[in-house]
Amino acid sequence: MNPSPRAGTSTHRRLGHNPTTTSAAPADPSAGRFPSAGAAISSPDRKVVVLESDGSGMYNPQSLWTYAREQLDIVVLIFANRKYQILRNEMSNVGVPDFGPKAESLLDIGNPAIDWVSLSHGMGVPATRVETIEDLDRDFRAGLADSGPRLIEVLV
Ligand SMILES: Cc1ncc(C[n+]2csc(CCOP(=O)(O)OP(=O)(O)O)c2C)c(N)n1
Ligand SMILES: [Mg+2]
Repeated sequence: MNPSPRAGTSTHRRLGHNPTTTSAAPADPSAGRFPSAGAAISSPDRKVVVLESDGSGMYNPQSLWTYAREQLDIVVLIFANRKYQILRNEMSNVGVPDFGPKAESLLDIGNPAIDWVSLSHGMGVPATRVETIEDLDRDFRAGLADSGPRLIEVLV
């Protein structure tokens, strides 16, 4: 994924929208949500869509409060696998396919599971959790149709 804000993707264009899309690459966990606030402020006539992973998202939870305070037109999708999966992959890449319980627990962020819906509500941003493609489709379309901030926790 590209850490810099990007203009709308073909998926969004198929939906008939012209949003600004940002994503937070694991190489830079702060790259997604703060630039998104700037994008939304500078382009108030455009929807901003943020694609973010859960570990990365924990570097900047307070940005949700800014979204609510400024009523920014942003939909955040948090892809929650409850792991630092890229770091697990890197262990394999350096020749350590099996690792012990201590290393395993360092790469696990599911204990306790982060409740993104509660966290988002606590910051003033409406939120839902989805576990199926159908529910994701429904809530994402609703987020695009509404204005203002919204978060969707996508369990993967
Ligand atoms: C500021 C900073 N701190 C720590 C790291 C190390 N780091 C790289 S990837 C990663 C976690 C990625 O996990 P997640 O965002 O959940 O993505 P996943 O691989 O699970 O999709 C971390 C902590 C980093 N790149 N930058
Ligand atoms: Mg993760």
